[in-house]
Amino acid sequence: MEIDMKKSKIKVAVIGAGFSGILAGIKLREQGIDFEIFEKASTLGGTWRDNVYPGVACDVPSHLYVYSFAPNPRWSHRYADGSQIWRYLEKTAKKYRIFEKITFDTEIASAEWQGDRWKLTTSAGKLSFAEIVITAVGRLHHPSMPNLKGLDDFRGEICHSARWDTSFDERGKSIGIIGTGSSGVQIIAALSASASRLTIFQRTPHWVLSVPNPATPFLTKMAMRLPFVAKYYYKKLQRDFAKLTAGVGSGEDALIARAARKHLKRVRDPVLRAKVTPDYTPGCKRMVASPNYHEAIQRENVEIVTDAIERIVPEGIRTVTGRTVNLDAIVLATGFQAGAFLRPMKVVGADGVTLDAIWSDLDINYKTVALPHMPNFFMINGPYSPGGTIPIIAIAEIDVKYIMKCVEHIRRNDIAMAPSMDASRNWLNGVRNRASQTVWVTGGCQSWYLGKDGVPIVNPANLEELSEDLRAIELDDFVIFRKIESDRSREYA
Ligand code: N01
Repeated sequence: MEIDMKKSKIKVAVIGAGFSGILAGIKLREQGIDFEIFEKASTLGGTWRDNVYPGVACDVPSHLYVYSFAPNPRWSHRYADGSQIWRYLEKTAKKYRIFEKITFDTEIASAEWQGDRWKLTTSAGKLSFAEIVITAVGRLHHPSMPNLKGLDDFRGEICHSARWDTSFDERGKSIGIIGTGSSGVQIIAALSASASRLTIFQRTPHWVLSVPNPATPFLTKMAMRLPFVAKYYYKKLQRDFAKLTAGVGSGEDALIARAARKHLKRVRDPVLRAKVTPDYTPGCKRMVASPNYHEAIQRENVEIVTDAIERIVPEGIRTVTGRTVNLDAIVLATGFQAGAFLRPMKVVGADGVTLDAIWSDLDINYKTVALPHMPNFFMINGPYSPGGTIPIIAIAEIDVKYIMKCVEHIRRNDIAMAPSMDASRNWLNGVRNRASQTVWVTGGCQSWYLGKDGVPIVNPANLEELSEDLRAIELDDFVIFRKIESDRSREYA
């Protein structure tokens, strides 16, 4: 749909051009609302632009890892690699004419509520204004660097999984990898086939599901071109995913947990198997899925070191036992700063209330999508979004559907709206109480799911629960900032 400037009246600024930001753009265009997407990098893609390490792939079946309205019949395998996912997103953005609405190389440094609209300032000092802001900045964006002594002393190359140097050639090298989560496992499987030696420094083993990754049969590719087949298959995969993950949060013996225990038997050597057997409940950390991890760690050139790292030395990694493993390169698959959501952006809302003040203790928010004191400010995949139970694109679709209802309400009524602090606190308390009883807390592990106070920063809601929570706008939960009719010069009561 063309954007009708008269109907639109308002402009929406979307921050971030990953899956969520592109989705917001598609839906804003569908509703004929003017928008601009600000992207700090020079290409779109978010996670799939930043994570280009060897072996990067999605561990959610590809035909489910799409927008529900834009199936992709071309996926080469059940679990497509990252470059295919990036191309899918690029193609979809082109198809829906989103590229022309993206301003690249533009980082929003601050957003300040002006009483009737947001003033956005880029890191280069340029100003932009919009009545509504939608942030689509991703939850796992800032790499977490390990606090290891001597990291700067290392003579070889060091690369974080989320900032991969694509010119790095691993062939014939002795590589050490720190971290065995979803990223680490994919890198290990890839590098084990090409590095001369791969030493895995494992602090805690993860539960790993061994999943086959067959090529997509030709007939499936053909059938997936038919919209009704694609729709049916998407729904089927959605049901299968829900069945597989049901009970993960509650710590019930989920199907996925039983499968992970069984798959450990693929490690034939009992000593190695013991090393990679977690001592916590499956599902406590996010489950890892890989078609070839168990095979990779049984290769001759691969060793798992479970002794803690004492420090990095110029020639490699020294463990607490005094052993030094000589290395040409170190890969840090050490995850992300999950608690740094929206940062380092400065956000100042109504009455000068800052995001830092609202989030000084907890990331207080309303249903993961809105913030008290922040009129017309929305988040996709915000803090306390579900973890592990719903594929992330499906979460974004539910969020965006709700946000679009708010956008329409704002546009029709010429208002600004923000959830009240009480409604936000009530919602958050409910989620935190429920999350405190999940396996993420009771399962006996540490993970990025846990906030500073040990309570998860993710929500155990399943697809139906999240959809229900975000089905309709509950106006009683909102503070409405109404425009004073007598003064159209941007004054709000
Ligand atoms: O990061 P992680 P990730 N010394 O935090 C270890 C998504 N994702 O990038 O377990 C030694 O899971 C740390 O050890 P421990 C997905 O949501 C999805 O792998 O804390 N080790 C752990 O092993 C996932 O959950 C896909 O003891 C240190 C690892 O580093 C999220 O991203 C693919 C250490 C970090 O694991 C994050 O995954 C990839 C230290 N100082 C990622 N510090 C899909 O396919 C950290 N570690 C959809």
